[in-house]
Amino acid sequence: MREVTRRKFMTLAATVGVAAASGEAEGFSPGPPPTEIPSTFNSAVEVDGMLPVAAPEDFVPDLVLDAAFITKILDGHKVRLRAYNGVIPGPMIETRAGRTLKIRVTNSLTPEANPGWAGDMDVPHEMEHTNLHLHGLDIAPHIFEPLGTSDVGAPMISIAPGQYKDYPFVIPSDQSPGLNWYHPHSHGSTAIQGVSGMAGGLIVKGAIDEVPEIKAAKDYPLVVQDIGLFPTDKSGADYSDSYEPKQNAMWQTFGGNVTIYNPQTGKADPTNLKCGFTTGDYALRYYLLNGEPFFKETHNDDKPTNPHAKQMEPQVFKLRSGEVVRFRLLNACSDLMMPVQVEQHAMYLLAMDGNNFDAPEVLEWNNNVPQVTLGPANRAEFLIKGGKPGKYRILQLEQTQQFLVGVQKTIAVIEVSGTPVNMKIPRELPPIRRDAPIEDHEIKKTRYFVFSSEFPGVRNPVVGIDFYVNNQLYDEFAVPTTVFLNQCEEWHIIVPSGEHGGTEGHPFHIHVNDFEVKSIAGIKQRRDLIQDTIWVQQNTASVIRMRFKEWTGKSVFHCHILPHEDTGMMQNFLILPDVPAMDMSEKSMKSLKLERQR
Ligand SMILES: [Cu+2]
Repeated sequence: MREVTRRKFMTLAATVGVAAASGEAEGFSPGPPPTEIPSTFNSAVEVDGMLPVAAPEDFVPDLVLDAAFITKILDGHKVRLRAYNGVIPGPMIETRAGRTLKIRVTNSLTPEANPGWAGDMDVPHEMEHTNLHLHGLDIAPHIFEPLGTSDVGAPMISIAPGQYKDYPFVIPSDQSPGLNWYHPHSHGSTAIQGVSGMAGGLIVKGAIDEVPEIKAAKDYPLVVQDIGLFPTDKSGADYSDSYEPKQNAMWQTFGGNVTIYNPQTGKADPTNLKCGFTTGDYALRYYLLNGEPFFKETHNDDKPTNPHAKQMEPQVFKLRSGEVVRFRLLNACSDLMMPVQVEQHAMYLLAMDGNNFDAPEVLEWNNNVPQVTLGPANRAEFLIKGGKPGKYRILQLEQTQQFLVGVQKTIAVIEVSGTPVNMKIPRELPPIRRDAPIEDHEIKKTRYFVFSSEFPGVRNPVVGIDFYVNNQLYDEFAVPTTVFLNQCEEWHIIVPSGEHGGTEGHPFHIHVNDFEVKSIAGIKQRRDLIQDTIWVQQNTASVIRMRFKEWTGKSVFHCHILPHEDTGMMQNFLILPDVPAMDMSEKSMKSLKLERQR
């Protein structure tokens, strides 16, 4: 049972205002302007290695994120989606290192009357319960109750409809400036809420923004999300119910129907339902850029892993020849891996996952070769210098590393026209300070984590497919991995071959500390590549190195394909303050004996 903070719900009029969009580029709807957290509220809390605990009673939020259903027209369909503050994506948050970001999450989602959950945590459940994860910030553990807890048995934060929770996020003074994001992380409902629209960008402003060449460039966040839809069960089915599966209802990609597992017979019984939980395939799915659809997929009965695909009208960003613009691309999709290229333009890569390099990395354009690859949850920030007049596509190239074929998509178009200018690309960038290179001799432990799956599911029959980390499904109350503060570790994230349980690539993400990417599929990476998520292709390993910096507590790492995460591909880990001394004194041995006799 979950014993979580049960405070009385308070309706807040003071939600952050959302002003009208004012995009400079034609057809560009950038969504609401960034929500700058006022500095007056942000006297940083003194950090002493053991923070934070629960929000104080007199907590005054800088920002209220209200989760609620919205109804909107999407490509002619009336749909019901879940959103933060009524907008998709959620409001762009801007903040700075060293501040305390005081966020209140209110849950105004309608309570579901959806009985039948048997309490198995790896079956999607409590679909309207939520919580909040700030993804990419090196902040204290905030997934378990109370915030920052080191109690191995601590339950996950689960804000029920009608409740709220206050989060005093203390951002380290050396947090790298760049693009991060936020999304729900309540185990069992993360995927459903993610493909309903609940995600938003979070920009940490800082030194890189003061580099003259970057300061002069227009700054375009590109938030890519997917929206998964199923028709209603009523006659004259439409999509107005959005994605609200009945408890234990599973969409069968290969059967093209919805089943419910019968524990008596051990079989998945067919139903007449149209909507079920899915591990990737939807009746109808849209890919959005800053809230507007650019691509559409529908289920394909003949080739289930190859959805019918349709490119929609992409948004256009206008720039001049020689003009430099800054794009900040966030892959907030529930499960799409995105190899990206900008046609006939070099990409000047500034940062991955909100951590800038010491100098832009020049990635020349080559037809059909990705300039950067974003797993689900990754971010890439880059400059583009307008070339010859013309229209050029920002492409997600086709990839076949996943269960469903990821066909090529035009995310947006850049249109080069007008009077030429000659803007410059910076030669150097202000070095980030938080992630000092980890030397070989600092590695205290090497660990191996295998991300595999089993179909049909053996241990998760209700879902019908098992997603494992080291051959285990997620257990909220188990802590298989314990690490120590200020120590460094090397982790090998392995996705095995087909014979050994590998079926597709998985994006590994860990909370609390970013990591150094040592190698990908055996290929050594640049020294200053710091990420929080990494794509691991089938039959390869990615090697990362982490230093567990000031925060202690219970947290998680997981696959960032949200349906995989929700159904088991996650593990807890615990950061302890120091290595305990082995006490073999007579007294402690005696108490140990007494303990055993009880
Ligand atoms: Cu996965």
